[in-house]
Amino acid sequence: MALSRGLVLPSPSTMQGAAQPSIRQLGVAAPCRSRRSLVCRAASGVKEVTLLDYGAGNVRSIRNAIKHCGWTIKDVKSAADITSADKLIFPGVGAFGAAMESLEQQGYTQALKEYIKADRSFFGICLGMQLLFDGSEENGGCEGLGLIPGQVTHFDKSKGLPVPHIGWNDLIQKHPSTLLSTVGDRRVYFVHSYHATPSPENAEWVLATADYGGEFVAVVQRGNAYATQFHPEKSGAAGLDVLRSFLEPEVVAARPAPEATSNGRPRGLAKRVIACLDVRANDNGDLVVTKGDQYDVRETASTGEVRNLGKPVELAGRYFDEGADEVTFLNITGFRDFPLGDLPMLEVLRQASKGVFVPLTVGGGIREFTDGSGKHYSALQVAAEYFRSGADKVSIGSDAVYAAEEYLASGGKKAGGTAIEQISRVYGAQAVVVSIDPLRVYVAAPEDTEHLTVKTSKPGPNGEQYCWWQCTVMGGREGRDVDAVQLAKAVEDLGAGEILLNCIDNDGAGQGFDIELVDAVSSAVTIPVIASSGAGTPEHFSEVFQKTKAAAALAAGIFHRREVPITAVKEHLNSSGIPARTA
Ligand code: 1PR
Repeated sequence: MALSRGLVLPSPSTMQGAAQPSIRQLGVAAPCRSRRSLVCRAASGVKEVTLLDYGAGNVRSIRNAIKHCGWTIKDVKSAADITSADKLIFPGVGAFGAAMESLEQQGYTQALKEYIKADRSFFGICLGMQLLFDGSEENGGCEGLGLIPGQVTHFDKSKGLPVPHIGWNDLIQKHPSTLLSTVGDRRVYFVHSYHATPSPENAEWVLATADYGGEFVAVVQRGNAYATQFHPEKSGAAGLDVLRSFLEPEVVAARPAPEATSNGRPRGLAKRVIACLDVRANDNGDLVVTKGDQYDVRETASTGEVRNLGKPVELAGRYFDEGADEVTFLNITGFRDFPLGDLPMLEVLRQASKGVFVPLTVGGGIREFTDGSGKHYSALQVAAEYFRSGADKVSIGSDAVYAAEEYLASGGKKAGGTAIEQISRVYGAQAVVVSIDPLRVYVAAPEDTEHLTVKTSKPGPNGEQYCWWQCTVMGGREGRDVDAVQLAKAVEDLGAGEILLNCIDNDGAGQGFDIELVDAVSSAVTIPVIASSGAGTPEHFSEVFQKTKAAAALAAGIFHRREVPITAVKEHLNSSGIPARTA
């Protein structure tokens, strides 16, 4: 049953620069500028911020956001660069333990502590906030920088909310501040499994909290040190405003506070609306956004050409402007084209991430690979290249099915070598999406299959009352003996942080999501599930959120063809009492 996952293809010339999976070692000696020269640069109008990038995850997004705000970046290459920084941004990504280890190895820990204690201008992001606390229970317990009292702990899964906490949530501002003065009541984007809790001991630091089964610390500040659990670089216009407030507080302080735009709307974590771009080369070799009906992307009319619905970067920009909460790119022929040989797709990400400040997911071809010369590339190396190019999450399709088959065959043993495990270990579960491409299989009675069936409200062609959903690989070309619920549970255990649940039967039909499928999968796992395939109207979105535990819903065709604007979906959700981000 097992297929070879080490596909052998000719060696692409582009592989020279293939990514290294380990945390990048910095510390290369570089000429150190004195504080005086920095002050002179600032006074002369050069807007430069120092970035502490210890080499894990997608730091391209924060770089793009800083540049978008009109600032240039100086990278930390030695502890002296921290000491001499005028403004320091510390975007933390990856796991707590690995980050502390990396800071320690590179000799940055002391310099960072002294910098913050001296009340210099500092902005930590996500893990860059958590590391300021005494410690974290992540990685079996680790010490932090010890600047803020309290421990970082895992979200409590027993509360029934999906973990990781992914998406756009409201801030509960504890007191007025320049940093948040321009946010108003707009939501910001979070993605994390661990959180710090407000307490009397850290009250002087807590500027804002957010609620997810209880209040957690969302923003801290003391003097000139700020840090956010959310990602300003992924929080759309609101996030860019936060970043500007840090970079240029004097300009922001002079502005009037924005008016509340969404009084009376449902509050809390918004249900996400995601725009999906299926990307492949057409017959002329141009990379296009295409869209299939039940995964068939060729025109049925005489030409038989690959449907062309636009250019990937342009379309992603349009969806950002129109209010998509995330944008997903699926390289739908990735199972046969090795992605590190597919420079156009990497370039799409690089270009899109320059102007799209919401999370970007990329899928297609995330797997290990051996080229014609025998050189082996791990799935982690492939993913690393995507992260470096601007992806926040990678989506694994076929390879996840093979991994789940091995896991199930071994009685639930985790060998540690699957793509899901490797990428999750280094980049965190929230960076690993598993994309499922299931097909509905009808049976007359549950005993007719070993798979878990549901009684369906849509009987089969011969009146069958039961069905299950068979997972497929290679874009639906081959069915496997594993069902969607089995797969979702297996990949959750292996370390996936989210499920993208497609449905080949409903894809492109515009008749609504397969509610029974989404219900079965979203009830079986504790990670967020994205419902996909079949959206035709705004009501289809409210239906899937009201009838299932889906955390997000994804659509393609109706957005590409401008049949339903994203804003119409969001307005409909809010008016139905379902929280959606509208600004
Ligand atoms: O197996 O790891 O290389 O990943 C391949 C990826 O490409 C998988 O995520 C798989 O879902 C996707 N894929 C492969 N073939 C196709 C195809 O369409 N021929 N597209 C394909 C999947 C489905 C959705 C679509 C929704 C919404 N596309 O993502 O966007 O169904 O569409 P709708 O709103 O128009 O109904 P690997």
